[in-house]
Amino acid sequence: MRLQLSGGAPLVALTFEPHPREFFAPDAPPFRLTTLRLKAHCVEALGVDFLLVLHFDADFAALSAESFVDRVLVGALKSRHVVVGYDFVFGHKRAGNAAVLTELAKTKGFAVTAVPPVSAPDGSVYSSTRIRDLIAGGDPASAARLLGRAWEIEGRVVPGDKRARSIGFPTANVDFERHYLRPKRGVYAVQAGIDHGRGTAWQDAVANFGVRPRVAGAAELLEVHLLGRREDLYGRHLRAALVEYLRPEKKFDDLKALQAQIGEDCLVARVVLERTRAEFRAAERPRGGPAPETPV
Ligand code: RBF
Ligand code: MG
Repeated sequence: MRLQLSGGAPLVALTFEPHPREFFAPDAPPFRLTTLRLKAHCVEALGVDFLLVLHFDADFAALSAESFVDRVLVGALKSRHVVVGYDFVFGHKRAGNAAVLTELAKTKGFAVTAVPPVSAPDGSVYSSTRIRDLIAGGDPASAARLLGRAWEIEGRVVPGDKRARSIGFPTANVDFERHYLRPKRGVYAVQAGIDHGRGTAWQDAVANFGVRPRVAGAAELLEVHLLGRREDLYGRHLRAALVEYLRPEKKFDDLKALQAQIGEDCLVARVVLERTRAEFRAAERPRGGPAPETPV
């Protein structure tokens, strides 16, 4: 859907960083579905003109609902039309909601639309909680149906121990943000995306999310093995879109058996990615924009 509201005014998406939940509950279990960088990609693909990121801190949290409207929505942005979700709350002690915003808007000269909850054709409500449950449960395909895109892990590629390379499957290790949701541990067919200026180049890949049972005391890590052209990705941002869960992580005593299993994973992933390619590309394409770049 290409949003078009008040004729001619730019369309701005407003978001907060850190996520308010990170600010209020820093020790809560990881829950984020996007990094800021990924959010920017998604918002751009929707045809939004600007992404405005407000720094969320103690001062900001202390703003009353009315001050937020006066300073940000009216003062800074001169908003004509504000769209919020039905359950949006804002301002000090979450005192503002869609009804409060609608009431304030009457005297301040802008329109408000509160978007009601929306259900998928199968009756399930589009909710971030539901999406988190599916991802944590190892069902990225169902999560993608609710999201309208494959769920992605995005992060900088950090140096690994080069062990995977020594067994013939070099991997890019993706650093996890503290608050980023963890998928179910195991092996996935993924589309791996590398940013190239104007767009993202996607490649077939297979990935293991786990603790690497062979490595004592290892932290959780996403290891991405590209099935196509190998690239040196150290320091780059990698997008890993989870397409399908293939199997749980297993403990191998024998390196040969591990190698054989990963080889098998690559074959299965190729089949899965071929079958799902058209759908993945359609969801990834910016609205009205060009097809995603493919690697040369
Ligand atoms: N290591 C394991 O101990 N068990 C696994 O089930 C396992 N599966 C993997 C699947 C893929 C697709 C890849 C790329 C690696 C896998 N590894 C597994 C290897 C492990 O994550 C790591 O690369 C090596 O242990 C070297 O650190
Ligand atoms: Mg590696």
